[in-house]
Amino acid sequence: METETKITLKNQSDVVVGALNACFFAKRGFNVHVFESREDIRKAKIVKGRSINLALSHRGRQALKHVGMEDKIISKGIPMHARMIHSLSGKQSPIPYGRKGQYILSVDRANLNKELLSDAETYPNTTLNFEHKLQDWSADTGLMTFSRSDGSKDQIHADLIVGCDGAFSATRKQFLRRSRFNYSQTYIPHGYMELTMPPVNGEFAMKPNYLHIWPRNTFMMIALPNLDKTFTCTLFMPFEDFEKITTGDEVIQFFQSYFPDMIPLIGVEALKKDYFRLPAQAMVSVKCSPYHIGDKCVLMGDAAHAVVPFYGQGMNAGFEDCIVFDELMEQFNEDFRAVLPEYTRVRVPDDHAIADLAMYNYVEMRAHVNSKWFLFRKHVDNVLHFFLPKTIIPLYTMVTFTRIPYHHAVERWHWQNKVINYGLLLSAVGAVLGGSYLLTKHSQQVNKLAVPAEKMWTRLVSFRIPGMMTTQM
Ligand code: EGU
Repeated sequence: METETKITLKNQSDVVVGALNACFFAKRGFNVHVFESREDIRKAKIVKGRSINLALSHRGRQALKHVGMEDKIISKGIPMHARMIHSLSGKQSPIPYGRKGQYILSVDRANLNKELLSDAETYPNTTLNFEHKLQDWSADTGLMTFSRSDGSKDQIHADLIVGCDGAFSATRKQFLRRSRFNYSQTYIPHGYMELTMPPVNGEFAMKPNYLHIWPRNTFMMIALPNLDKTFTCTLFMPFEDFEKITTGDEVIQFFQSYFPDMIPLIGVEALKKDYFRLPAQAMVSVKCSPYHIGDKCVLMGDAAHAVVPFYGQGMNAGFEDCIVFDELMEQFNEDFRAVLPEYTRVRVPDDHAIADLAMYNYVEMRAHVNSKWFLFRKHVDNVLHFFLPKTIIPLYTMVTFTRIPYHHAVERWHWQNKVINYGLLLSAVGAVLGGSYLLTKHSQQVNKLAVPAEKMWTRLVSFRIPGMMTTQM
């Protein structure tokens, strides 16, 4: 039906958004050529690099649904209905994400890649090209030049170039040369390292249907379950602290101090080995605008907006990009001259909002989130939402379980905070809430906790400075 050639270009880590996008465009009848710099991950023996599992939530699922892939992907995902907060003493406390049907899924990045590539390939109007590295492209002619692994060059003409090539996008280089292109990137002082927790007697070492969290202020550990009954544990820590640990014994000492309950679950020897397997990985936040050049090229996914992982939204935001673009294609009859500028206009504020939210959450978590504080804050969210379900919707709920545009969610969150600030509400509900928290969680130790709880309360109130975006409700 269409004669136009459409090129989706991808490489490195962002294969998922590129492959999904290929399905979206193929479904519309475009001739799609996908270029990937690495070899075909489905044939690769070792898959190194980026994080192993991802948290799939509503936005990502909706995008998969559009191309008929939702069921296939969720059947291999592990539902996480709640967080499980691990305190330093080893105590575990669950906090649900929402109502019964509200859960997120732990999905395997490699499997997602493979399934989406295989699905893209089923469209007769789609071809996949691996080991094609983008060297250069022209915004005037749409001519793209690729280098292949044997050193040879390949040139192809495209009507539309879709750059889904990750945080270090080669497509984006052309944008950077142009006037009135805004760009910023920030590396955070933290790095991350992934450690594997093996099964115990063939079963998960911890409860599987949770996102396990060990909040320790500047350090944080998170664990997501995998189908093979392992957990992938991700340690977030300032690079300078990673560098201080140089021997196996220091690793054990460190875990003894901050994550003692994990030592028997991972195992002393495994821990000593795993820690030095790969150096800590950096995390970068990238914002830019516009996302398009004329009617020739558009950036999506991490290429347009790499976010730090502290909201679990990187992939979900990239997948939602694909839906938004597809909706505009429908609205403007696939006229790229109209679709591309409109895509920039509607999508930049939302992608910038999620980039900011993820960064704020990083700052907040590292500043003062220990396990008690985390539990208290999430409890406040849930109780307010319970009493005023229409008025107060926790920010993470809007972000995770709805398709409310990210920037609307932020605006609404500010508004909610004002309601909480100025209304009598806060004091009325507050008494109930503080009391119920103490009674339900610490019925035997009310006396012991009275002072810390009061401190937390002062902290909460002091955060509600109008116009300041510090807390997350
Ligand atoms: C980080 C790394 C808990 C996977 C943010 C919550 C994350 C994930 C949270 C990673 C946290 C942090 C949320 C989800 C999710 C929470 C969320 C973070 C998945 C505000 C594979 N975050 N993540 N917030 O609410 O909305 O449970 O590596 F520790 S899922 Cl940092 Cl919902």
